[in-house]
Amino acid sequence: MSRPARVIALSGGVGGAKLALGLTACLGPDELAILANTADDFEHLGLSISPDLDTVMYTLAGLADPERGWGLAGESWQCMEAMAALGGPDWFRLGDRDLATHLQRSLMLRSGDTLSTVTARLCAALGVRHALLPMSDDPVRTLLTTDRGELAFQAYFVRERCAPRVHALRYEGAASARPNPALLEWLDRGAAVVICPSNPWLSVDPILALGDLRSRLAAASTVAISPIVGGRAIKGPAAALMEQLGLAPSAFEVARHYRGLLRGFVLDRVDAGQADAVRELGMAVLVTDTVMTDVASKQRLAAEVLEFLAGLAA
Ligand code: FO1
Repeated sequence: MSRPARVIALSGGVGGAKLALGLTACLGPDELAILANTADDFEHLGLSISPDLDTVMYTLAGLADPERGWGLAGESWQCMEAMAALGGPDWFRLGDRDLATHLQRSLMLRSGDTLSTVTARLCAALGVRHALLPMSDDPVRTLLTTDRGELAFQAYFVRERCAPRVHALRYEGAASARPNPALLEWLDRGAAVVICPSNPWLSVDPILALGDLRSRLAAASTVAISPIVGGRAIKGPAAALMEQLGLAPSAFEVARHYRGLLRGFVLDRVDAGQADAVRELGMAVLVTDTVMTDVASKQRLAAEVLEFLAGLAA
């Protein structure tokens, strides 16, 4: 199999983590780093929560709950049950063992460590060999303008179950936040970029909004995998969100959103009919099976994406 020498994968939570896991089977720690969105991060119960970092970390460590995709497998919920009995906030479910991650992260951040350092330590403790990079050590927060007012990301996503209609999004702090220096080093050393099948507006745009990162990524060999298959999101609110933003929920619209950034776009076979329209946007197209249901499908898609990237660079 031909593949690029170095790759950096940009990921949100569950969908991105699946492809990231597939990529780790194809590339070693010197060849692959994963950069995760941190605009979903928030302070909750006095703790610093980084959901996308944790979803990727638990997935790479083989510890993630396979049904939910987030949190730990075999989790217990006694703290949340006790919290509910006390009338405390229990809408954001933190499992008993997961709480240790948030406690330890919060302690280390409070002692002055950066989120990058904290993440590296947590990953090392859990046996994750590939570098997992927060998109920035500076705080960035996704805020949604909805028919119920402006909502912070987790209030919209978890507390309100994505029910409010979204009119606009903004990524507070992104313009002045510094992209993770390790990402810039990987790009300087010629890394190709894979945008995982994560929600473009909720998970990828906060990364692209960091300083001048979008133009840095446009100068690299960058490809994206559509999170929309057959007009529906594999998981989460991407399709509904697109409709609310006045866009048809299609893989083509995702490609159009990334216009000027991508050299290549990966479409599912069910959307093969959109391939020519995507090519007219100036991107090469790979049509394949993109729905990752098991370990084998994650590894196969990862290998095909790497081969596609290698072909673009040639
Ligand atoms: N998602 C939910 O839908 N409900 C929850 O109660 C919830 C708790 C939670 C706790 C820790 C964590 O790392 C993730 C958690 N998530 C939960 C997932 C998270 O809100 C989203 O997956 C991401 O922020 C979007 O990528």
